[in-house]
Amino acid sequence: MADRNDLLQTYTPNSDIAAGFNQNQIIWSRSGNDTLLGFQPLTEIPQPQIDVFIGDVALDDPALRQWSDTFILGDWNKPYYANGDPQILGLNDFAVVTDFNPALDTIQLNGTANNYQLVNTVVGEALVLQNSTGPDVVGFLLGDYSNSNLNLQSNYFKYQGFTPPPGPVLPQVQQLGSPGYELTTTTATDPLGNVYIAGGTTGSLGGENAGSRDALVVKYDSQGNTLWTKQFGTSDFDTIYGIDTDNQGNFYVAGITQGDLAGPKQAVVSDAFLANRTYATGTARSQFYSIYVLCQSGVPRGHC
Ligand SMILES: [Ca+2]
Ligand SMILES: [Ca+2]
Ligand SMILES: [Ca+2]
Repeated sequence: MADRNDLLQTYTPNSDIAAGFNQNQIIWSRSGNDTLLGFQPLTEIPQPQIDVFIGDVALDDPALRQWSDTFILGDWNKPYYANGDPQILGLNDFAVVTDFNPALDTIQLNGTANNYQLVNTVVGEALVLQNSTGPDVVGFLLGDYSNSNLNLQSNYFKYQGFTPPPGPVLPQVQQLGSPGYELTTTTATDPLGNVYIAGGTTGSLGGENAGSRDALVVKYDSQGNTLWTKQFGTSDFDTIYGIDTDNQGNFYVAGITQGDLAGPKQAVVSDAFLANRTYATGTARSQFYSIYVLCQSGVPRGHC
């Protein structure tokens, strides 16, 4: 099981890709139209894996607005939370969606509607996959849906089928990936028109993977040609969440590491890193989600 300090993973009040850092987390994406995703769903990891998704509940949003969140419970390649023991209906792995709103939210699933059943339980609707080994619970939608008549054919369930989506339609669009798990979280341009994307990978795209997820940066020129791919990290979790450039064509990244990236890890769960330094603002966890470069003290880069 995760360390107690690992249990709650919070994101920002804006729209986020809210992806778990470890299995068995509560992933709380707060306000904004968020995409919620458990920890490395394409990687076989020890059971149990029970991830709890909170899409909207936001203490910093007095209006208590409801946003359109997407809960990822599968892709074209495989259903998530379906490595279960058939003796217990696959209850050793499942997601708990605490605040699914069929009027606004979407649940993404592998396969088609015919592969699933909704089963009413005392806590809400169980989403059950008809797996080759028998029924396997992939998720619980907490709450009372008796008035909304949840229907597997409705468009709030978004099915990905079983085959890869077609490649990019536009020749200028490039696809990047490895057999592992890639997450691109941020982009930037520089004054020469080069484009940077950054995030993390469990594969080996810009060097050999150091373990778990590594930080990833790819630079393209203004024509879309790949100039380089850089990958760095520790044996633990490392991911970039923010990238920005300056007027000299340098780039700067910020993110999160759970290893000894630029020195011994200081916090219990994670340190924030900025360029080649790490920071810990508390004993439990530190996280940087964005970066903004000033051209001089207090002057935004676009106003130099
Ligand atoms: Ca949200
Ligand atoms: Ca399961
Ligand atoms: Ca790593």
